[in-house]
Formats: sequence, structure tokens, C-alpha cells
Amino acid sequence: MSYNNILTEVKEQVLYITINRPKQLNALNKETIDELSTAFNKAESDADVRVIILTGSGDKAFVAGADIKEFADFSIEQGKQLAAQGHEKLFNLVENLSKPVIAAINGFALGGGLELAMSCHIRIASDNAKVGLPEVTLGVIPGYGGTQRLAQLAGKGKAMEMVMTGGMIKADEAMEWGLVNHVTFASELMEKADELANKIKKNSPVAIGKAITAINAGFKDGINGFDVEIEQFGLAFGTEDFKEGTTAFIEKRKADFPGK
Ligand code: DAK
Repeated sequence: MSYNNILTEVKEQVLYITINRPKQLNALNKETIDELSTAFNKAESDADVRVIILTGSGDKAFVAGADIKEFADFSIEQGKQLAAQGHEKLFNLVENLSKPVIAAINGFALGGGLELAMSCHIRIASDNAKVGLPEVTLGVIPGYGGTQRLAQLAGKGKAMEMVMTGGMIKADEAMEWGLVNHVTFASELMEKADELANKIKKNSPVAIGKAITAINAGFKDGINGFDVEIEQFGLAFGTEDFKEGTTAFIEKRKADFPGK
């Protein structure tokens, strides 16, 4: 499948998705959101994909936000409708994907760009990265889950400060805030993402999917995360991955998980 705004490549069970609008600092227009949605949906059902690494093209930006030129003349109704669609199409899709998604933040991650990174399961930033939610400088608020996910990751006080000031913080500070898991030299960013992907892909894909479901459950309204954990834990016992994992341990060999 060919796309206009993203590049995709699968290598050794890792899908690399690169947002490819470097002249616009990879800003998310509607077509890019649609293409990302298609790529993530395809990855979910592709048995050859075990981990996904998402990054931006060029050395300046992961994503510098939603495409301001596109949303500049939206009405109240369009704003609400597009926010709801965007959540469903991309941001919640990524967060709830059963396959791990690593954001490799290679520069600016602003507004919708940081919101996209925060939807991913793990974030790594290059040392030149700058992140922020500058929406209030444009007269809007974060509309792709930023008010919620930033508070979950960094705490309410930090979220209030970042959203109200509209300011950016550097990679090291983002790590102190708990917004990113690792900071690397820019030249080593993809290497670090690959290192994590390689560790993850050795493990049971089915168990990983269940763990994502259980961890996410604790952040959803009206759902008891402990109950979901118990449910998912029990279900794991019925999987081929569980049989393979335990058999391999007893036979003193490395597990080769079928992902079923
Ligand atoms: N949208 C469109 N174009 C952008 C862009 C963006 N977000 N960010 C950068 N560009 C474009 C610039 O216009 C410029 O294009 P040309 O003028 O060359 O045609 C090109 O990328 C290079 O940018 P600069 O020349 O500005 O580069 P600098 O190095 O000088 O500055 C910068 C880099 C990242 C500091 C600066 O570009 C910047 O401040 N960019 C805007 C950051 C920002 O405010 N992002 C938007 C946050 S608001 C919605 C839901 C959510 C949202 C919207 C709608 N709905 C549900 C409807 C979310 C909104 C946001 O993300």
C-alpha cells in the first residue's frame, strides 16, 4: 500500500512508521491522520509485526502539531466532531493497540505531536527534542487527549503548567517529568528504539497484548484495573504462548512464541 504522508517498512518483525512531511515539520493534517490510522490498523492484524516504532522524517521534528493551516477556520461543530473522530481513529487506537508502540521523538513534539507520542506505549527522545502543548497560544486547548494523558504521565500540576504556559521543555526535563523513558544522542535514537523493540519482541506477543489491556484499564473511567488484570491473567493460561513459555523453561531452552 502506498501513502502520501507516511513511510512504512517492516524489518525483522518491527514496523517502522515515519511521518513524512518534513517541510511542514511533519504537522498532522487530516490525510496524515487517516494514513496513520490505516497503517496502525493493518499492523494490528499483521502476524509479521510484533513491535511498531513511530518517528518523524528529517532531523528537526517528530511532529510540530496538528496542521494549523488546515484547522484555522474550523467551526465549533467541526472542532468537536474532528476531535471525537481523531480520538477514535488514531490516538485511542494507538493507545489500545495490542502491539507495543514506541515513539522515537527526533525533535519538536508539539501539540498534536506530543499528544500522539503520549498515546504510544513507550517514548524515547533525542537530546535535541523539545516537547510542549502550545494550543492555548492559538486560542484552543489540547484536543487529542493531551489534557488527560499529560496529567496521567506527569501529574496534574505539571500538566496545568505546561498547558497554561504553552511553553516547551527540553528532553532531559521531559524525562524528569516522566514524559519520556529515555534520552539519547540524536544519532543513537533509532538504535535505542531498536534495542527496546528487540527485547520486547522476544516475549509472548499475546501476554504483551494482555498486559497493555490491563495497564490501560487502570486509567479508564468506571473500570477496575485489578479486575481486568485478573481476567487477562486467567485468559493467558489458555494460550499457546503460555504453553510454549512454560515448556521452554522446563526444557531449558529459549521460548519461540507462536503469538497465539
Ligand atoms: N502546522 C502547519 N505548518 C507548520 C506547523 C504546524 N503545526 N509547524 C510548522 N509548520 C510549518 C511552518 O509554517 C513552516 O512552513 P513554511 O512557512 O516554510 O511554508 C515550516 O513548517 C517550518 O517551520 P518554521 O519556519 O516555523 O520553523 P522554525 O524552526 O522557525 O520553528 C517551530 C519551529 C516548531 C518552533 C515552529 O514551526 C512552530 O512554532 N510551529 C507551530 C507549533 C504549534 O503551535 N503547533 C500546533 C499546536 S496546536 C484538533 C485537535 C487537536 C489539535 C487541533 C485540532 N481537532 C480535533 C480539530 C491540535 C492542535 C495543535 O497541535
